[in-house]
Amino acid sequence: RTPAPKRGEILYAFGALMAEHKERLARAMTREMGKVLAEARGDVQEGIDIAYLMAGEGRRMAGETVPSELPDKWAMSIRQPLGVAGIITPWNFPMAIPCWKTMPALVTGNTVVFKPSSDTPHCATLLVELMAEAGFPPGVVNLVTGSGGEVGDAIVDSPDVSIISFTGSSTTGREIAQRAARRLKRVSLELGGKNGVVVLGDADLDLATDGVLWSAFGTTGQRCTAASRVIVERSVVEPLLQRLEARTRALRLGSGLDPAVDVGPLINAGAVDKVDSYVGIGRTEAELVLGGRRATEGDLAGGHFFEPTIFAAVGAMDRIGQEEIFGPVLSVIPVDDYGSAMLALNQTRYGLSSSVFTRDINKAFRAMRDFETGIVYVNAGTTGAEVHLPFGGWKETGNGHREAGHIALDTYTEWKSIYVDFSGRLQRAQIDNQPA
Ligand code: UN1
Repeated sequence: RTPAPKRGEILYAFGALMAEHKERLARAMTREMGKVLAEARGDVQEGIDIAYLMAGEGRRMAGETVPSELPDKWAMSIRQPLGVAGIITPWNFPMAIPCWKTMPALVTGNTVVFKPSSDTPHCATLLVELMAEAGFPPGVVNLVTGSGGEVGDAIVDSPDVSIISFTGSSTTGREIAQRAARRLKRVSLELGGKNGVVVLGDADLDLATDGVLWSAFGTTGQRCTAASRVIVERSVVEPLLQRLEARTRALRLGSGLDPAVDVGPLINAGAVDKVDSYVGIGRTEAELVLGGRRATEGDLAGGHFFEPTIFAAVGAMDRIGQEEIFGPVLSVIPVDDYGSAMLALNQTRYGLSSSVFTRDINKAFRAMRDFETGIVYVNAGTTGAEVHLPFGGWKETGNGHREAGHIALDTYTEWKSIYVDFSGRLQRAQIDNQPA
């Protein structure tokens, strides 16, 4: 019953607390999951941004007021909360993603049961402490740490939880959707990707190199939006590869707390094994240009470090061109022209993010129309989504829901249509106002 604008004020207070503690939160994040400090600050900032955006929704959250087809009758629709939202989040954006989910859930009047990844319980704890300090009443935000099998399944199976929002692997997402279907629960899924950058022959190659490097090796390739494919018109494959190779060699691998480091560790030993096994597959399918090894020298020995890796002459349907690796491995796929670039880009089961580098305005607009992804960038890499636009993917990246933007409210609310008859008599829609 708390008025939505009042709920919004608590979100605002939470955003302000995050801003006040930004540096402490960012350092804790880098220590817990490894992303470099500049990116950890960005992760915290994205949480602040969504808190402020959703705080404002407390005063909007608009429904519709429309005319009735009958005289002396009023018609309108309003949003109402679903009840308890079950929120299951990954380790790669351990603050931003929980905020993407909890902020719209809370401003619309739901309570939340939040299960963070088993790899990042500390980040989740810090967030929830600030939520308590911001003034969410006791019982509104509930943190439960533990494994998917123990805690996640219990949340998904609970008859008291009305909506599940999950970001993570396609395998887990599919299992959650199946379990939740038994109770006809709403499920919002944000799953795998195989995002591609298209570099056309007329592109600014230095700019394209910047965009590809940042998208492929930023966050050690562990973003849902990371680019793992670069689809290049044959005429510029060589000059682009030369630039990519030189710049990648200069990237420094190491602790995310060291400001000179560009690429931090992978999340855990399992991730290193997975990347390593895909590199093995890549060696049989394509040409290894550089990288391809676990880093074992000096301080890096014993950590989960893997060299930024580039494969050339990859076929669009090769396994390394198709399967999500979630690490610092980039596949360069040569193509003949815009048409074959577009086909290669779309030849995947996923559809989160894509980008095109070109100076040809007509080709840029064709790409904006043709690319089958929820996010398309022109002359920028595949990462960097802002919180006030819908975020989510086509095809097997998701199940049609979107996060962020005002559309995120749809995930956490039910619609109620209300008719008020002030004629004082029975009026039958579709009948009394039509010829017999
Ligand atoms: C993710 O990897 O799940 O667009 C989120 C980006 C970030 C969010 C990524 N703003 O890369």
